[in-house]
Amino acid sequence: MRKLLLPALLALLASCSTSAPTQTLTPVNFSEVTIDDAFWGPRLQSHKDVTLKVCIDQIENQTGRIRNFENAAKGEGAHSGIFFDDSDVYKALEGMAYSLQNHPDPELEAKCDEWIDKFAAAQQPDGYINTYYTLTGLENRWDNMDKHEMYCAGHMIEAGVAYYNVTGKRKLLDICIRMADHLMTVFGPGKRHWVPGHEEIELALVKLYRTTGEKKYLDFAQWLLEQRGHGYGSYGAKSDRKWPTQYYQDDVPVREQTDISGHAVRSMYLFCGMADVAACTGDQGYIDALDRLWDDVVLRNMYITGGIGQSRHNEGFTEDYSLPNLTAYCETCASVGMVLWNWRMNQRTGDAKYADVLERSMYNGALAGISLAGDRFFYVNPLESLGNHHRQPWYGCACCPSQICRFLPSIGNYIYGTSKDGIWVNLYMGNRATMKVGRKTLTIKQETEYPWKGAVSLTVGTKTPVRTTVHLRIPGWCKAWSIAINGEKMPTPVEKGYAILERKWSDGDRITLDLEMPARLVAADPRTKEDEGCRAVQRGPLVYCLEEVDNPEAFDSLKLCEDAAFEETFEPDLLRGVVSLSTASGEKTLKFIPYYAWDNREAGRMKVWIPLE
Ligand code: FUB
Ligand code: ZN
Repeated sequence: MRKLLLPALLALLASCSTSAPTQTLTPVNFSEVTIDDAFWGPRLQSHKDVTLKVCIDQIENQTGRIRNFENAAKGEGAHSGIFFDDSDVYKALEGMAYSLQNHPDPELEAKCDEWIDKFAAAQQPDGYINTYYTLTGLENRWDNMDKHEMYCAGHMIEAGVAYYNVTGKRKLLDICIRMADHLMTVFGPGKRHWVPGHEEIELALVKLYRTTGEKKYLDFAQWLLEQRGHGYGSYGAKSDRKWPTQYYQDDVPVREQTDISGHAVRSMYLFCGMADVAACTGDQGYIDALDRLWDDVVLRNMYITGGIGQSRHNEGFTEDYSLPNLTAYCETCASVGMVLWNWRMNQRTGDAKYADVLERSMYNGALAGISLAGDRFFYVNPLESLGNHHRQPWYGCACCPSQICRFLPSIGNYIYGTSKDGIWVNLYMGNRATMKVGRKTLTIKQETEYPWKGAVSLTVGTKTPVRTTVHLRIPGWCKAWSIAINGEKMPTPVEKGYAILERKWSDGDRITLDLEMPARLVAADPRTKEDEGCRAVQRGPLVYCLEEVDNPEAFDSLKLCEDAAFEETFEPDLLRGVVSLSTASGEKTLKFIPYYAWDNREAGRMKVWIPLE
């Protein structure tokens, strides 16, 4: 793992001084975490060996995304693809940067530098960068708020920050700074109003603030958030597509929002931006709004897979409790958005309920977004299929492949947090991590076969004994658990979903956590008519499904017993190693596999919600 002291130090200083006292946790950056886990390790390896190669090939050869930058630099030639295709290049680059942290690779780093040189050449003298407008007429820029200029800029900033943090190289960061400064010459107090049609720039500006320490970027992020809901938005003046302002989360000012509506991914990025600004300013209006919106999303509009956005029509939300399975949209990007937002909610509150949702979206809605081989992607993640829905190598609108590309190698971000007096463990996966608690540096070695088994061992490493509190998340799905320290069982208080272990820790102290994870049936809220009389099956964090390939006979009439007992079998050769679940139903045996792994064998029907006998 590469250790770059200067960027790491600057980032640390910036993050210390840029958080308000309202934050309970400080995240432990993925660069301090090495994942060596039987479940995630192979996924990170195939991300490097397969997924990155697929993305680079699509971006460079199969589509004209890099050519767009080359043409923009020359100021000639046509733009090809969709107007926000630049964002996929930036998202892939962000994934490449994270991958370099996990697996240093000079060839990959050279590819990043090559792309960054092309961005630099495409940047206009005033700092503006966007290949669509550069090639179709710069005189039209900043005209249509739904044309994603700030969305693309935001993704570029996220990539620039990631690449700077990993390599210490500033070239892309400087391109980002010039673009952000350009935005602020055109928009802002006393200048033009602007409501970004697709949020993203807001959270990116906060990252830029945390990286540079320049408060003007935080102020601009807040100004952009405050633009919403005042009638300033003007979308599609030159297009036929017309959405109501709710679609853009622009119907009421953000601090007055109460109900989730509109486009799912845009909502998630907005909420991340609000959470980030509130993390820096302590703005109670934002915090209250986010709390209300979380209830509306999670309690009334979320699928059991942690997916959100019921409808293809608006790529977003419809009516409370209306959760159709066959037509569920559940865009992969929206599930990743749920991870990003819930991670921020957890940091503010230190409440494990947010990490529960994070885990649900990560292991189910998001992980289904990529094939087991790492070379195909789902955009839409229904909870039922007639056998005609399959992952694709790429999409015309490729937001989901590039999203997965940046998400997978960053998962080390979501495992730990620290606070003044303690360590917080949110996710269970094999890894070694280093973190600061007060002035002391501690290491944690986590060993587990999660999500297949609930036994977790955490070994503390410290030069000198240190008194601190370890907070272990007790997942909401777990009904029985126990904890031992150095082999001795401990009765442990639980606060906000965390078991609290306070003591003087010595080098080599070992915590063992045992989470019972029997397969169980889950009923939907009775107001969800689509799941009436049905049950889903969950084991640990994983939601299961039936696939026709395992249950070929009369698939449509399969039923579950209300008191179904499951046989759990780890099958190393099935779907790269899964625990399958079998249960008797009349004369038949139903066989379930984890939802994330469906559509990796021969095509057939699939369903998550199964009628009761
Ligand atoms: O508009 C950019 C991205 O493309 C959105 O986040 C996705 O929903 C897709 O429409
Ligand atoms: Zn997407």
